[in-house]
Parts: sequence; structure tokens; C-alpha cells
Amino acid sequence: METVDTICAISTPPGEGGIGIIRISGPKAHELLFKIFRPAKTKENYLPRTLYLGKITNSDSNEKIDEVYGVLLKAPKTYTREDMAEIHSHGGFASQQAILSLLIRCGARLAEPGEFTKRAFLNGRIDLLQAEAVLDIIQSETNEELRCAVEHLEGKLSSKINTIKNNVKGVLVEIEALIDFPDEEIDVDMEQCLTILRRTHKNVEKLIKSYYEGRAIQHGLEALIIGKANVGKSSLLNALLLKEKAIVTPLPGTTRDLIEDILHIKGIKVRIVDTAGLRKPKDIVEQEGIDRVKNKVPMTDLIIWVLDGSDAYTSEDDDIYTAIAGTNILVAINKIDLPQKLDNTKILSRGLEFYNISALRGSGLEELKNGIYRKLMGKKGKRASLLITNVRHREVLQKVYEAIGRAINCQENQEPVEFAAFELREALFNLGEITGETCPEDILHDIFSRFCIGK
Ligand SMILES: Nc1nc2c(ncn2[C@@H]2O[C@H](COP(=O)(O)OP(=O)(O)OP(=O)(O)O)[C@@H](O)[C@H]2O)c(=O)[nH]1
Ligand SMILES: [Mg+2]
Repeated sequence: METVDTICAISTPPGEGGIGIIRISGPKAHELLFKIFRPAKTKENYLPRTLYLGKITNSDSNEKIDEVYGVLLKAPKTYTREDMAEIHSHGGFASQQAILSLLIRCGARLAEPGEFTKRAFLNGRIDLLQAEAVLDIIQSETNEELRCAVEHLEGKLSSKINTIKNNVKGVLVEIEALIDFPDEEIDVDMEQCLTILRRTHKNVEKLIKSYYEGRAIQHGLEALIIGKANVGKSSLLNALLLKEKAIVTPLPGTTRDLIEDILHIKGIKVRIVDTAGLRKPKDIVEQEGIDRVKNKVPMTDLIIWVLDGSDAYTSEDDDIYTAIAGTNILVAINKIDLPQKLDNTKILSRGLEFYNISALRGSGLEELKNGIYRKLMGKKGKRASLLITNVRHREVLQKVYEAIGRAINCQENQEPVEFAAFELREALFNLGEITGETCPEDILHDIFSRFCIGK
């Protein structure tokens, strides 16, 4: 892929910084650098990947703009596989803007969002999955998210997708031989083809299923703190967050609205939501608060049901259980620092997992957090080896899954092989969309426009 123009952009974040880096990529990258960069010591040959001290000067006015390092990077061993150059200037707004303006005046074009990475993709250095991983790395907030994105950038997911693609292609080649040479005695082991398809079908399914876990790592899951008034729900929220997010008072009915914040547990983001105590409402504000909680119950990922260990179990608690029964529940018995009055037979008989805590003293919270993690991530507590985190990948894989499934059916029902071949071609086309080989231009545009300028 030949790119004609040379692009430039400020690649470090806007604002004041120790240094700021301007990147240039394209056939004229080196020429443009030397139009504005005066090295302190001129050399006959400038080595690539070496920092040279010098000044950026406006050759028209001879005005000096900044003292910088200039770096040359030679194609094809660069991020974009094109000739590149970098200017490491002082990280001030005026200096960087002035350098950028000079470059543009000399013939460079301001890069579009993600255009450096797009060129790396178009020039075949990385596939589309890896390009998307670059964006995920930039946007990672937790270690687990980062680990997942780095794995994708390293090409682990690409290689998994390629294995699936090669298996489908292998079977398709066999079947197409039958279609192309119907009169010849071609020896195709249909049983073996079916075995390969069934195994591939399973592998695609596993990847699709990993999306839930992947999404949990990337976008977070929600846990709703629910219970009677005054049992210590807001105190629990504050204790988990280690800050006074919600108002706590000895008065029942303190919390009216939903109050939420993000908690990181073992690398996953959990949106913890404190709610109004569930009781007979005393006014319309409280009624509205309670309605909001009840509406949220069916949609949440986990309910943390808080009970007051220093108080008796009442019919109000039974009403709460009726409202949440059947959801993913974990019980926190709070106020264990006080003499205990709670009879927990109903908790035990319903087989609910419970933790004794004191939100006030901070005791039992680590165990509770581990419980929250396990409940959210399913019983296994150990993540799948490779995760899908991107909804685009999941949707395309779903199509692949269905197409392979239909191909298997055609074979099992001994329908004409043309039918299975049609489905497998469809699956291959979709797999190519994931890695970028057959990805339509508008989807590519969509993906790269989510990047920042300069990446
Ligand atoms: N001794 C003791 N008191 C606690 C504990 N947790 C909360 N409290 C007290 O219980 C009272 C109610 O606490 P909140 O956190 O406001 O209870 P809540 O469930 O949010 O109450 P509403 O918002 O009214 O539904 C406050 O006086 C807290 O200090 C605990 O672990 N031990
Ligand atoms: Mg409260």
C-alpha cells in the first residue's frame, strides 16, 4: 500500500509537560525534519533511532522556536512501516503548536485520529485486531484490562482466529475439489472434515462465551447494595470505597437516591450502587427511591443483601428476599462488632452465601470483596485463557458460529456439498472481517476514528 502524503501530529497529551513529541510519517518525513531542524553538530550521515540535539528554526524569518532532539526512523522498521521522524521538544503548548505549524507549512498534513496506527495496519505491520488492541492499551484503566489488551497486541487472538480460519479453509478446499471435479474419483474423508468443523465450531463458541468475562474486565459489572433501612448499606459503600461517598446517619431512611462509584477488585471494575433502604415509604421521595431500586434489581449483575446482625430478622427482610429471589445474591451480615441477635436460619436454609462484616470497623471486607469477585465472575475465579473484549468481534464471531453450524447440518443431512461450501465461504469472509482482510472501509473508518490524534 503506497501512501503519498506525509502526516504529522503531536503524540503526547495536550497541556504542559516535561517534553512533548511530534511525530512525522511518510515519504518526506526525513526531508521535512531537516527543513526546520538545525542540528547542533552537522553530520554527513545521521544514524536512525539516535537522538540529535538541535534547534527548530523558521527558515523564512530565522526565528528560533525551541531546542529539541530530532530522531530519524527508517522504513520499514518503524511503527507505520514508512519513513518516520520525531521531534522531542519542550512540552509547552506554544512550542509544540509552532513546530506543527512549521511542518504543515513545509508540506506535511495534520494526521487524522489513529492515522499512524491505520498506516501500520494498511502497510501490513499489524492486523486489525492488533490495531484495536493499541486503542485498548491506551484506554486501559486496570492491570487486568491492560494484560488482556497486550495479549491481543502480541497477536494471541489473531493467531487463534487464524487457526479457525485455516481449519475452515482446509475443509472448504476439500469440498470445492468435489464440486469442481464431479466426475473424478476424488478421495475426500467427509468424516474427518466433519470432525474438524465440529471442533472449530466449539472453539468459536468458547471465544464468544469469553466475551462476558472480557466485557467485565473492560466495562465493569454492577453490584447493588440492598437491605432494610439503617442496616449500614451506605456505611458499607463508604468502607469499600475508602471514602465518605454516601451520607451516613443513625436515622433510618437517610439514603433516597442511587449512589454509585467504581471499585476495582482483582483487576475488574465493579460499579457499586448504594440504594434507599427498603421499608414502607414515609413520603413520595422515599417511595420514588424505593421504586428505583426495585426497577434496577432484575438488570444488575449482583445483589449484596445487607442485614443488621445486631437486630432480629423480620418480615421486612422476607419481603426483600421475595423481591430479589432468583438473582445473583450475596449476603453481608453487618454490625458484627455489636452483640448479635440475628437468627440466620433463613439465610442458611436458602443456601445463600454470607459474610460477617463490620462496615464501621472495616472487618470482613477483604473476604466480602473476594466473594463479590467470585460471584461476579462465576464460580471459577480464574479467567479464561483468551478473552474477547470487543462487541464487534463478538458479533462477527456469532455469524461465523452460525455459518459453521449450518455447514455441519448440511453435511450431517447429506445435502449437496454446494450448500456446505456456501456456508463455509460465508464463515471465511466473516473471519476476514475480524482481522481486517475483508473489512469494509466504513468499519475501518469507525474503528480508527476512536483513536486520538497522534496515535
Ligand atoms: N456498630 C455499628 N454500626 C454501624 C455499622 N455500620 C453502620 N452502622 C451505623 O448504622 C447507622 C446507619 O448506617 P447507614 O450506613 O446510614 O445505613 P443505611 O442502610 O445506609 O441506612 P438508610 O440509608 O437509611 O437505608 C449509622 O449510625 C452507622 O454508623 C457497623 O458495622 N457497626
Ligand atoms: Mg443509606
